Amino acid sequence: MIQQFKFSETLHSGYAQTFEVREVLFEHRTEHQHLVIFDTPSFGRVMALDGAIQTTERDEFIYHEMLAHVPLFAHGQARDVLIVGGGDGGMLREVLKHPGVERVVMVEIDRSVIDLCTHYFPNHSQGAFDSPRAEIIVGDGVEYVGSTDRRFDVVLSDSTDPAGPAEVLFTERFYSGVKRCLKEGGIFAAQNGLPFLQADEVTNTYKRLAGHFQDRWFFAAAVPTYVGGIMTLAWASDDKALRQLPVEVIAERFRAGGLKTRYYNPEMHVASFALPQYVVDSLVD
Ligand code: AG3
Repeated sequence: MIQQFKFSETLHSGYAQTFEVREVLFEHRTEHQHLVIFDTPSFGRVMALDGAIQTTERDEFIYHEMLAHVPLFAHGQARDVLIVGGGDGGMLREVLKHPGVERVVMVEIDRSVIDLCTHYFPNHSQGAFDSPRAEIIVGDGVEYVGSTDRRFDVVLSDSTDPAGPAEVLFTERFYSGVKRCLKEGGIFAAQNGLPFLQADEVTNTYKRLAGHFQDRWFFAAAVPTYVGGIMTLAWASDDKALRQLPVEVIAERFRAGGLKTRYYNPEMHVASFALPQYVVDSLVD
């Protein structure tokens, strides 16, 4: 909802964050969703889709670093990476920081998100869409994972919430497609909402991953504009040890990669798999 100089998120019922708005730069109903981009004094430029904050200039690094680097450093030798969603380019930027990654396929359903973010959020992609290592496909992520011949070391789902176009990215059909196009030893990680306010998401994802992966868990990141406590990021693989690597192993990989980060570090990596008890209690089959 946009009032004259304020934007209030409409994602949660009865509870919302509100931004003072300096200027609305773009508002449009795309083929898939309602999109608005505005400038704020508190978080810089902000994009909301269907009333939910997706990204801000000021705190985007937290989400993008964690969703990219935790699975990539846990894997240790990822060469082929798939991003589903990710139209703002922040995830692609972080994945490409890994020198060992040879190819990143990004499948985004809404071309206008890519185009608008390239223009309005150039610091998200920082040229990543033009990288020779990146292949951008405008299409349906569920269909892609269900039909591609490509195989990936890491699959990342950088989606909106499970209502609207991204609902399918929280279904068993999607998870079975992800499993199908992961190489042996592969890792899947995905945006999975705020467990305090969206408790069903953790429970549902945990159940729906069950038939497809030996190991399911979540890791956490505190992103100020995803309000409501920690965000959980879903984690799935066939090898539990991948989320229990000692900090020394992660630190060695991090050092060798030579990445500059602002939230992620090896200690945060290891700690992110520790979950509050109310989240652990919601992991039931
Ligand atoms: N994708 C995750 C947005 C989640 C917002 N939802 C919420 N607060 N529950 C963001 C896209 C960034 N590349």
